[in-house]
Amino acid sequence: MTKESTLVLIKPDGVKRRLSGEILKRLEQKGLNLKGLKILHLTREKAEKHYEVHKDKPFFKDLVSYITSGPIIAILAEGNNAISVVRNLVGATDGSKANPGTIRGDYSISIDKNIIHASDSEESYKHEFPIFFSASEIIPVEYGDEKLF
Ligand code: 3AN
Repeated sequence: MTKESTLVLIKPDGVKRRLSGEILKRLEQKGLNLKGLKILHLTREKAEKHYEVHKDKPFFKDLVSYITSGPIIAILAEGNNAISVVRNLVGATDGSKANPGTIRGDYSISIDKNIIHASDSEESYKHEFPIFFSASEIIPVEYGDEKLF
């Protein structure tokens, strides 16, 4: 058992399309613990920090404009191998190529409006987490049902 944490964002298209409940349901039913949860409107400064690794890409400006265009939901999810588990639930970056059954495969048909973000490595999680949460906002206790999953 390798307990990991990962940062998940429901992007503006996911929130506007009322998919937040569906996405939270998928994270929960997989057995992840939701340890932090908030709705927020990201500032440009924080968006640029979050997407820093893409700053030289041609789509960087659009990416920042998009993620700051409306409310998003930030989630800290924890569980066994949470980073790869959530990436598998999320599916491929391009919704038109993502497998059915994944969140992007079921709800997105494009590469830019792709509903959801999830940390792709421990390194990205460590970069992203402090942009969205302070340590005091994370629930420190165990759920107590870990043996059920
Ligand atoms: P993922 O979100 O699957 O980890 P990344 O990290 O490669 O994908 O890209 C970050 C975000 O940048 C994607 N979620 C997507 O919204 C956007 N993006 C990636 N590639 C492109 C592209 N070629 N054109 C437009 N937007 C892109």
